[in-house]
Amino acid sequence: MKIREMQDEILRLKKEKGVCILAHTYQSNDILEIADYTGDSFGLSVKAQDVPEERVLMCGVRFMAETVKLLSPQKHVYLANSGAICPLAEQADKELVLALRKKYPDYCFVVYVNSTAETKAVCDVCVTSSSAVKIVKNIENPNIFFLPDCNLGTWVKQQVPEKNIMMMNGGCPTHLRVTADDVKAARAAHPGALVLMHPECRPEVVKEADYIGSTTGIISYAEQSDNREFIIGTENSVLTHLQMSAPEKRFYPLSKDCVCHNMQLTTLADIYNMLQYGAEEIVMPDDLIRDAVRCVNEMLRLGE
Ligand code: CIZ
Repeated sequence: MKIREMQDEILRLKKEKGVCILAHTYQSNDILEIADYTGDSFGLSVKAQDVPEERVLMCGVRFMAETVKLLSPQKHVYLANSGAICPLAEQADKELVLALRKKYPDYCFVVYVNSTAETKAVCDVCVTSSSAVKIVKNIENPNIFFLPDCNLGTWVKQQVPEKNIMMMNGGCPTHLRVTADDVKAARAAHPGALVLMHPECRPEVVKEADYIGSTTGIISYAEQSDNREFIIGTENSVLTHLQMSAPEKRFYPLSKDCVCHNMQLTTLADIYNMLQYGAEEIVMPDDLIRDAVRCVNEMLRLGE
């Protein structure tokens, strides 16, 4: 079967079986082309609430499928490839958070959306990379414990100096690979290009950027900017998507190593196989859903 033929078969099967396909922006282009919706993890979870299909397939990593299930507990939510985890999300488990809470009882525990449902359930407020600054500003408690990503935490701290922010020493292995020397080399090779970067990169790298934002923020900035060349400092799949949506512009990777092997694990064949034979369904006890949703709802309340 050729790629185009498999895509056509997927489009036929998903209609026949009533499955809505969500694809995170870090997925490959052949997957984005057959998805019903594409975007960042929280945006996709919100979108899934409104789709008529009872069955939703998440092409991304495990915490993303969990977030879809949290916001649509009545739906059947599937993860396209069971092996796709987020190493960042795995760095803060429930036991660690409970131990930290004991040590710092006066702190508000703020957790990045890139975390497991179990971890969200024992934290106070969830944030995304685009909402983190606003949410932290709006939290009543002056003492914040931010987890698991200390680079995102540092970026937030710089913009909300009035808060006392502590953080754990976690980070995204993909964004951590980018160095300040990469920025120097990329700027030297492409002097007219703007450097757009994700706040999960290290602080000494982020401070060299022309624009800092979430994946959705980076994509919108590049699409709307009058500039014609961009150096992209996030998962390298974003380059291909930008090149397709803005073919008149040029996009260069900040680092050839900015590749997330977990996000690249899902293939078109996984989706085809799910539609033919099924895939892992995300199942969580009601009390876990209730507690984790409380943490997500707090973000929505504080973000209003
Ligand atoms: O939560 C997401 O979708 C990720 C991985 C990053 C972002 O900036 O939106």
